[in-house]
Amino acid sequence: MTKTACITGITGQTGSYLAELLLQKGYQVYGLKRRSSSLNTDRIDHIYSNPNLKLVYGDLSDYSSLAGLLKFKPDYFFNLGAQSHVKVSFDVPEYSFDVDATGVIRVLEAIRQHSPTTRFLQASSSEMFGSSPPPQKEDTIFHPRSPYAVAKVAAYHAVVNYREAFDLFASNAISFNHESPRRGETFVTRKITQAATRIKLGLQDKLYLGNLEAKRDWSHAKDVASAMIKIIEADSPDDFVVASGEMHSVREFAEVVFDKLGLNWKDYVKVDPIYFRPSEVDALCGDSTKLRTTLGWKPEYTFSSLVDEMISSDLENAQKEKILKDNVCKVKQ
Ligand code: NAP
Ligand code: F7E
Repeated sequence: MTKTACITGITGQTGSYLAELLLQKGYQVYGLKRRSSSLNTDRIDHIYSNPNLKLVYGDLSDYSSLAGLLKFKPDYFFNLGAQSHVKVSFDVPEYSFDVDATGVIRVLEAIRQHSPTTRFLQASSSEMFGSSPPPQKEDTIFHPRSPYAVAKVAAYHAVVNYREAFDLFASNAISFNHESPRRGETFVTRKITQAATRIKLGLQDKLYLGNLEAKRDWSHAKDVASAMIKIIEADSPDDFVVASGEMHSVREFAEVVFDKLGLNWKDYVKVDPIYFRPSEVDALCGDSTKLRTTLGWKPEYTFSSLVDEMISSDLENAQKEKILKDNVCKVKQ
């Protein structure tokens, strides 16, 4: 029989890769989509016509829409929906908690009440480790440093509690940073690849960044999506770190990107304190031994191939933008 999966956050970066992978495996996929004033389905437009994909309006702040999804009695429920921007969470702390923490309890309750055999996966975050020094793994102490991270810690514990209290198949994928050409433009990696490629083509002069010394463990979002499938398909529910195990600073990321484009980053990158956070997470580097040894996960991408793919995609975007701009100039002449 065809297996069914629900995904919240399907219009987001990682949700779009997850949907692709599940459709390739022959799943019927139900995606929760929030209403927005303009279309925001760019990341899933290429799979939109797949007959096995159905989008349903709803929101993690709205219990009834979540319960409505559970009426499909899906085999799997992947919760990737979130206000996922750490800096923005300082500006909208209450909203971030409502969606990222209470929203998870809403889903778990809906599962408990309407479809207790549905397997649940929570997109937990390395941000939960905060100021605990690297390497971080499943038993590292949480020390959250932002409203986003506080909410993710609450959600993590809710997942463990529903597993223990109600015997739900509920797991946490504790993912470290993951990126791709589909990454939102205000996250640092994409901000850098987009700006550097625009600078290369003369469309931009400077790139303003915040803390260049922060260190992160960057993977490809597609590799993380495949880890999520392995975690939900495991014999028993559990919590797993998903990480590359390699750490680079923001400064290094910028240096590598500009270098691959034949530019010196120092000529273009400026620091603007507006991008500093009230409390920063200095260094994250995950130890994913448990996931690799027990579930056999192995990433396809390296740091270098991730950066190459992001540069090549943004270079193509910049080339299209330049052609458009040049044509407008010709029309005006
Ligand atoms: P993303 O690109 O920001 O996508 C977030 C998704 O959540 C979007 O589809 C968004 O919808 C949806 N969403 C936001 N608020 C919602 C609400 N109130 N109700 C329902 N859906 C809502 O994030 P991502 O990078 O794909 O990350 C996916 C998940 O993994 C998130 O939970 C994030 O916190 C977590 N995570 C990410 C990373 C990472 O490095 N990427 C690492 C660890 C954990 P719209 O398209 O309408 O905005
Ligand atoms: O920042 C520094 C910034 O916003 C990375 C989310 O997916 O991963 C992500 O959270 C680092 C931070 O990601 C700029 O201060 C410097 O130290 O790309 P980011 P994040 O905060 O690590 C975790 C695991 C998640 O769970 C989240 O959902 O880069 N940084 N200059 C900057 N960051 C941004 N955004 N913009 C800058 O100009």
